[in-house]
Amino acid sequence: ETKPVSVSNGTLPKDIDVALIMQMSIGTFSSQYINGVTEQVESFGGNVKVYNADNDLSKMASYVDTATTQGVDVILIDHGRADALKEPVQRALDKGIKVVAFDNDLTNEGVTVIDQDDYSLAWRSLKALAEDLDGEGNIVTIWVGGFTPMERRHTIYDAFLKRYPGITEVAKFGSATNNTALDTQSQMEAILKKYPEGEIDAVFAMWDEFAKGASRAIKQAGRDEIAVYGIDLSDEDLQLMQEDGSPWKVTAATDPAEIGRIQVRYAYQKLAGEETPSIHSVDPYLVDRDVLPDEKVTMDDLGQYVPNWGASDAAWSDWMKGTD
Ligand code: SR1
Repeated sequence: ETKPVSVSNGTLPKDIDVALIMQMSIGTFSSQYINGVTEQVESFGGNVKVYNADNDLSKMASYVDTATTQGVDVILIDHGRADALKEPVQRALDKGIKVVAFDNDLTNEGVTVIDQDDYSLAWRSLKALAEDLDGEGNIVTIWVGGFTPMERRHTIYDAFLKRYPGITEVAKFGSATNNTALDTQSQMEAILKKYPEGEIDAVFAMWDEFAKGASRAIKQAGRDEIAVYGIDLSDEDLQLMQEDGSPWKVTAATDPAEIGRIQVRYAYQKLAGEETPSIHSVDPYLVDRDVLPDEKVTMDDLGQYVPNWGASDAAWSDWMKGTD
């Protein structure tokens, strides 16, 4: 158990300490992402401690300093923004701690920042929506500002409204709360009352927690003329998409567990002294409910129905595969 890990240039101790510092941990994307991080660290023999800043950026910054003071080997950052984090992250780097971030705008030299190619995520889902509406219709958009991935998705949303002038936004709302899906459901119920049948054709939900809430409200109201186009996917989301009469038609997504695993592999490559990039965008895929079978599927089965879906070959070193 205490045997060191052999890497390309020597060995790494097995008991690597990893701090995973999250802006928030809301919903199934976050839980599947944490599973991916934990599983990959444990496969190398290390330990993970998760810090959840409950959407408080100054708390998040002080967690980075806490982990630095404790002398962890690796800090993984999930969400957050450079204006709050760049200084504590620099203090960590100056102490020799390896830092890999996901979904933020950090640019400190030495940090690898991963994202899901949010432009592509948004465009894939929106393009499917535009084609299904044949370029004309009324939509409700669910979005929240202040998060790097959301701001990027919104850049594409602005372009989409220009590209398809026949598509009109009739309402827009959204907030990140501890009960995002439930709160979205209540807000969507109010929107459905305000816009009776025939006045909404589709919902564009830029987070799966939003898509879940909107889909439940639409289904309960029996408004089967409205389709939901989402972003993200988890096992729970797949179940919802596969329910009979589900309004959730399409989603654009990566596998959140794989995002966590890639982030860990980059950190271990840094520990092993290997070269790592400053940025890495994971390619998303479009998942249309129509390609799913009648029986229930999980994220692990999806590769059978969505071409190229599955574990990525990003950030693998030979020693990680045991072939070095
Ligand atoms: C509030 S930000 C939520 C997003 O973070 C991750 O990027 C997921 O894709 C989710 O949509």
